[in-house]
Amino acid sequence: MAPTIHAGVSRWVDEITALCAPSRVHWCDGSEGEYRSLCDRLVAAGTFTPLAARPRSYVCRTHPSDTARVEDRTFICSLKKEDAGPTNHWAEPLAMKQTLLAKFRGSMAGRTMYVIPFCMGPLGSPLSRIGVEITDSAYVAVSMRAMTRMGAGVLRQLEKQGKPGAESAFVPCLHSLGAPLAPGQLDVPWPCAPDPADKYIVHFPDDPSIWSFGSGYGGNALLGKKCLALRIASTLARREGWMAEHMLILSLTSPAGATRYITAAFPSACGKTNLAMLTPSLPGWTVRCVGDDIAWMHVGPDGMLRAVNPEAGFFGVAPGTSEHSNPNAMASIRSDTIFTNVATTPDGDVWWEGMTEAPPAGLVDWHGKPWDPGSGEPAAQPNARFTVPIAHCPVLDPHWDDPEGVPISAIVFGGRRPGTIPLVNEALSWEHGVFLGSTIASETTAASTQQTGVLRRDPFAMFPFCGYHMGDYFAHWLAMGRALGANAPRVFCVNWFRKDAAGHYLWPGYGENIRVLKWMCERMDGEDVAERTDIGWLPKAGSLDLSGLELSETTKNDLRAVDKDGWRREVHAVSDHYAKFEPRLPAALAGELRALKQRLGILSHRIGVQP
Ligand code: SAT
Ligand code: MN
Repeated sequence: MAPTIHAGVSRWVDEITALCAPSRVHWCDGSEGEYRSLCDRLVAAGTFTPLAARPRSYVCRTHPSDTARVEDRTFICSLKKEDAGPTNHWAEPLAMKQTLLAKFRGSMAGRTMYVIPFCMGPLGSPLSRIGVEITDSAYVAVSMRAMTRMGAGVLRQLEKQGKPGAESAFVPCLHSLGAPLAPGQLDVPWPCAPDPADKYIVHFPDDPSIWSFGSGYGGNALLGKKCLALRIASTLARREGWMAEHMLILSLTSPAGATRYITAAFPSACGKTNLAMLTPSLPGWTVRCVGDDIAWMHVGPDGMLRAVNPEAGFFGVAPGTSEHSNPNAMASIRSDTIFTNVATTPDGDVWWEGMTEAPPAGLVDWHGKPWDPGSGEPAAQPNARFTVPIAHCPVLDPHWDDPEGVPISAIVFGGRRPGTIPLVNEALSWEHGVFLGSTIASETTAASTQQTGVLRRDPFAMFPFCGYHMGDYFAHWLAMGRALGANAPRVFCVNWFRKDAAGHYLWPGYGENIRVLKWMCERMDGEDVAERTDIGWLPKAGSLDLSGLELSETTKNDLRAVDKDGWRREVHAVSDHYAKFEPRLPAALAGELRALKQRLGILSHRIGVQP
């Protein structure tokens, strides 16, 4: 019998049980004992291998077809095609549901169906949303326990929230690996639907509901994360006047003891987790972490933009994470961590590229085979991940779980740009900030199954995650600025990834990024540290604290230079980018582009020609 008196949930679970025909149904209570026994079950199934070197930690290796988000197979099924916009794949909702019903029919045969009540955001906060994920993957069940507030307490909250006579709403999130077992058929360690065309990550924003089929990988299968907290939440946020963003949230405390909260949007695998828990190289400064991936932001009763982290765990990129790049992440994953697609050492530990300079001997690679260092193949999959509850972070901000959210003073945008974009730039106004956010470009990374290293426009780092027409999303950002008025956060743009002609990074990054955050604080304190340029407010010569850093004069100048030729190319690229959002591109943004061209002197030799 269903352990809930919420008729909507038990009815939906009955429907899905009849559709997917699992052998058993397990309602997750979220307890420690349940977590342990599910992990044991995953070990018995060969999915998990316990790690001798890390308490209560496991390594798991996915099917080679199932290592990242599948943007090609991700759909936004709004009622009208034009509402999905140019950045999303659209399918007609009823036709898609017919397709999916056929896929899901009998898809859980031979498997256990897990019912996972979860809450995105602090339980009981008016800013939070409750979802129920149904899945036939125990990996998903244990990962959801690490990543969200999950279990019986969420069902109780849902039962309590309903208005008298009405059921409270939850977002139904249906997931199946798409690998039914015939009677007697042996299971494999990582069941999924290996054919990419068989994977479907589908959002119905008008329900709202989520249906995901064929993949067990994080971003495709942990439906609270990208699917609910970004794609669906972005549509709710627009309707209800708040923001669901692909942003870390951190607190920054100065040597004088003043604390500010900052959010930052970077595309996947561009260092959000590193920045969110940075170890400052400058004495006296402290960074604490509220979240590393997603921010939900509302205008609070005090008129400030207030942010909550809807998640309760980290699903971080392992490669590149080290004692140098992110000691706090390394400390977070000493125990109670699920590692996916990393390499393993003979003494039962994990390893990935960048963890240490030299790889240890005797590695087993992410395929489970002895690794040949001369093979040219990485030992860890480039999108290998760690999954761990946020409570393990040694620099967790004391307000991370505050139901009111934390007040945001600054918003930072960034991406991987080898050229043109300076180390730091402050927007001239909120509208100019929206312009900067809407034009972010970044080299693609292994977080998605597509070619890596190609520059693509990724507005607000939301290209893969905005659940509606991006032109309308830009307009929503402009509207939020109007709602916030004088309380609107300051907007900055950063680029840790600028390279010199020889291809070397100009900026040391990681803990040294505190120098840029310090400059932002000085700006907010009204200090005279910036000069107005054609592209925004850049650090005045000598105003960035570079003490103790060995940078050449050329590098120092390059970091804050306005590369005029680069910017000329950039404005043309932005014009092409903006053309894609017509006729829904807000006039204010076309105006920002025109103003930038004017400042750069681009209109002058094109007299009479419309920009
Ligand atoms: O795989 S996830 O989508 O969860 C992580 C990311 O790409 O940002
Ligand atoms: Mn992300």
